[in-house]
Amino acid sequence: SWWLWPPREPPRLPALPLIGSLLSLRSPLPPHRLFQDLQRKYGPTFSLMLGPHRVLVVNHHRHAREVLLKKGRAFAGRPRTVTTDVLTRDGKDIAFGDYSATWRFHRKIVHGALSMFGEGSASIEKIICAEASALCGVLSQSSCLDLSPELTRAVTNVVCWLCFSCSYSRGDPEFEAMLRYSQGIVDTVAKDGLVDIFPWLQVFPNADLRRLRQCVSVRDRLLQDKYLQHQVQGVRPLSDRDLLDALLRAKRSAENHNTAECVDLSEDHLLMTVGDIFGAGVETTTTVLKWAVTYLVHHPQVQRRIQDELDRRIGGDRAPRLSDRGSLPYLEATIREVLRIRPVAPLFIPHVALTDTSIGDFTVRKGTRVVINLWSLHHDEEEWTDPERFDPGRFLNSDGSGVTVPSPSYLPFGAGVRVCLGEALAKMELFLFLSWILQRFHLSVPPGHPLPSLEGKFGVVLPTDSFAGSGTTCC
Ligand code: HEM
Ligand code: PLO
Repeated sequence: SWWLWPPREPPRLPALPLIGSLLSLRSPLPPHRLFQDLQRKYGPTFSLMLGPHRVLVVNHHRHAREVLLKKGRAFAGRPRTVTTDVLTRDGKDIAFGDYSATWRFHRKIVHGALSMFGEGSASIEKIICAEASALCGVLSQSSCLDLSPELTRAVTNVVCWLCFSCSYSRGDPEFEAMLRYSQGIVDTVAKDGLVDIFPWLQVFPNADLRRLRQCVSVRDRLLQDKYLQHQVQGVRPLSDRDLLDALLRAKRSAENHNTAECVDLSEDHLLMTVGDIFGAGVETTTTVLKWAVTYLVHHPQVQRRIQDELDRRIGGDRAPRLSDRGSLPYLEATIREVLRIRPVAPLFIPHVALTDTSIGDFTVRKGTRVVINLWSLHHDEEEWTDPERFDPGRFLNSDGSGVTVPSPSYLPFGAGVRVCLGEALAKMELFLFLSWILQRFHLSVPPGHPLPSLEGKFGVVLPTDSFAGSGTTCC
């Protein structure tokens, strides 16, 4: 009320007309590290101008939780950018689509379809275990091989079964093409490159944008093929085989009932959504698995402790199951620590304020983009002692019998209205793949090879250096 402090503007980086704060953002550091450093000068929440766009950067969990949870609705928008519009046919997907009634309806359907295969359900567990078994089969055929492509194929096949009821074998040309286009998209989309800041730049020749358009057209052909196959086969009366079946059924029933809120579930929406789930399903989980392998070869004592736990709780006679999750706390803690120390999406996807609102004491105007810096949350020295130290023990309770989350400054999957749709799936995959591998193999770098780097490079996902996990020996 009126006697309280007047609303304040957040501290602001210097900005020039037209280009905004770009000069203050020139740095050899990746954006999440630069924003983390800028806190020292501007405090944990500050604003800057990316060209004409006002951007608020949030580096502390209190404000992050206010944005995601307490005021989740007010901050549920997404910015439209040139590159994401190319990827998603102007935001007709879930991840990059702006908040709207269509978006809400759409997300609900996908959420329902995914939980149909969800936690505790037998089918998704069977799919993952079959892929884990095939993966271990390949690994056991040689004592030294690059894990990266094998992990990628295993993860891809899980989402492939889930979305389309199909899978790829080693060396399949369609799989190789998929890897190429997906890499091209990861390298060029949503990186706040100059075209995303100044859309008028797209009239000039731009190598990145050309590469993105080309990769997206390859992806679209693949999606269209699968879509047509499913349409031809028709929706089966009782059970959906996969996500695409479930989406087609929802589309048809929406059309039959012809309710106003459903009219927008177009073919484009379906294709773009499957593209999201497929893309997110492959890139995120693979990245985490590669980081896990990277940290495990750096920390053989952690690896040994997981293996002891597997020996004691499961032994060598049977394979791990989802129901073993509760009895393998150290493995669970290791997964949590990997997700903390190398968050897959260090800046999330930008949110947008849909109304005039506030964060803490700061006023926030409608249309402001809000970047949550998960890197800062997960490396906050007030919350994590020695944050760059890899220590799964942080996530164990006092007697080591179970896992905990020791700080509110931990949000690997986001929270609230825009929380990750694949959290349950990703956790099942990480647990099953790692437990199957570590039950059977010891991971290390071949003698004479350097350990893989822990640095990573910046993009829409935070990948390991191109070769982390490569040349990893399994004995
Ligand atoms: C969004 C993390 C795996 C589908 C997100 C966000 C994060 C995240 C941080 C952004 C939240 C925000 O902007 O507020 C992760 C991590 C994963 C993972 C750490 C793996 C360990 C997956 C998988 C799928 C998936 C396997 C698909 C099955 C999505 C989708 C969104 C999303 C569709 C957009 C949600 C929306 O905007 O409403 N994820 N994710 N993710 N994730 Fe994941
Ligand atoms: C990955 C490359 C694919 O070819 C397309 C794609 C779709 C959805 C994106 C994903 C990419 C990267 C990771 C994203 C996901 C949606 C949610 C997820 C951004 C670009 C995260 C971690 O936020």
